[in-house]
Amino acid sequence: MNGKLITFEGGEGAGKTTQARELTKWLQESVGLKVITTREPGGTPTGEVIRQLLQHDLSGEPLCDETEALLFCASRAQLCKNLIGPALKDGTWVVLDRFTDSTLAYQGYGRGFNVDQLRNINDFATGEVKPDLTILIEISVEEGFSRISKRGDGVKDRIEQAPLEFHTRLHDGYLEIAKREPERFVIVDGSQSSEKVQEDIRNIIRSRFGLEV
Ligand code: Z5A
Repeated sequence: MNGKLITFEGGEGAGKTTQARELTKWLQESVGLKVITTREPGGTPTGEVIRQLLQHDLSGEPLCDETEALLFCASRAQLCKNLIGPALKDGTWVVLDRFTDSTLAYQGYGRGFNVDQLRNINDFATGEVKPDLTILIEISVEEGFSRISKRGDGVKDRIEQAPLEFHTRLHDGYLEIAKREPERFVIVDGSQSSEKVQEDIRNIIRSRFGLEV
């Protein structure tokens, strides 16, 4: 695979979407790369339907935790097979808002499923698609929630409504996941201004991929 896959991870309100968007713009406009950006769950027509199921109990029936975990992975399989894999083969870089580590953090550390079992399900879903770099944007749970509460719609989705302890477990879980793979992960301080976070991320990308821009 010739393109690079850069994934963003972190808890609610960490700034992943903001940073993924800015990074994509910079890679396209200043570095001159072919880049696509997408998100999980979602990113394909099937994935976007799964997203609706996951976020708003679309069927009217509450999802059990096992179904939740498998639906995230189903959306991921569709995205890897139909979009990310072909893009990487074509030399396109992919900037992805959440990936496999979200399942480990939310369904593993958050919901309490066995993390190694989830790693196996992730592997089944992703095939040969693996991130070249994962940027974990770290902010406290309190700061993340304060940002989300200022969001225009004020509506919390199904997972945002989970209790504070759930979010604390997954926050700490992310740090453990990152510690296990220090060569893939970089942790960025998300409590800084958006501009400073983006500057840190660009410096990481420059040094990791030898970019001279
Ligand atoms: N999930 C899962 O459980 N398992 C899985 O395998 C996967 C996902 C893949 C997806 O929701 C949900 O699915 C998510 C995890 C779960 N849980 N929930 N709920 P989503 O895609 O809708 O939302 P999210 O990924 O959690 O994103 P977010 O909470 O909306 O936040 P964000 O993308 O990290 O941040 P943002 O949108 O860039 O910024 C949030 C707000 O903060 C916004 O008003 C910004 O203007 C502001 N912001 C951003 N950066 C800053 C800084 N630096 N300073 C101050 N304010 C800032």
